[in-house]
Amino acid sequence: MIAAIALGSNLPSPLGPPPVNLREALRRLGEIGRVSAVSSFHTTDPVGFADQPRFLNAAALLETPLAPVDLLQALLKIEAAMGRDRSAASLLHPKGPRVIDLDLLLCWGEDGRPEVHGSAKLTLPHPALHQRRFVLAPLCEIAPDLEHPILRRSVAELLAELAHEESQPAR
Ligand code: PH2
Ligand code: MG
Ligand code: MG
Repeated sequence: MIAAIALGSNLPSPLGPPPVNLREALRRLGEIGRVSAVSSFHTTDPVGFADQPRFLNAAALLETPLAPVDLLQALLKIEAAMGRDRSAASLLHPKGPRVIDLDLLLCWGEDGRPEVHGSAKLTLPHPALHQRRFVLAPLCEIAPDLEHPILRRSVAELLAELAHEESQPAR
């Protein structure tokens, strides 16, 4: 299976600042599959909860034998191993600062068929994928032609549509 994964960090870990955290997460992804593409690192303004440091965001493609739910478990394990705080206090700010965030965006089989999934634990494609510039811009660098299986738009088209919406006057 191939997976598109979004990476984000806006807090230092014991290892170092956000760029170090993204590189460490990519190294760990390499232990559960083959990282076949990595975007550049984008500095982005926080979305959703403004009072926190700017993020460093990236996207990667991972070829892995794991099925989507097992891959999600593996991503959560990497987040925890890198010091991601999921305590009750941090859950008060679900969109708050984090050492590392690894989000599963899209998955497809070797035959190119997309994995569509809806459960309490995992929704594929990621339900907010098409609304987030900090996800689409890095992903567009490495997979512009990848098609969203529900919206039937490529990543490049979704990014262009987002730009269009943002340029409309507020109503
Ligand atoms: N992640 C969030 C909330 N807000 N903003 C930016 N710029 N980048 C993120 O990765 C991000 C965010 C929750 O996961
Ligand atoms: Mg996230
Ligand atoms: Mg997450």
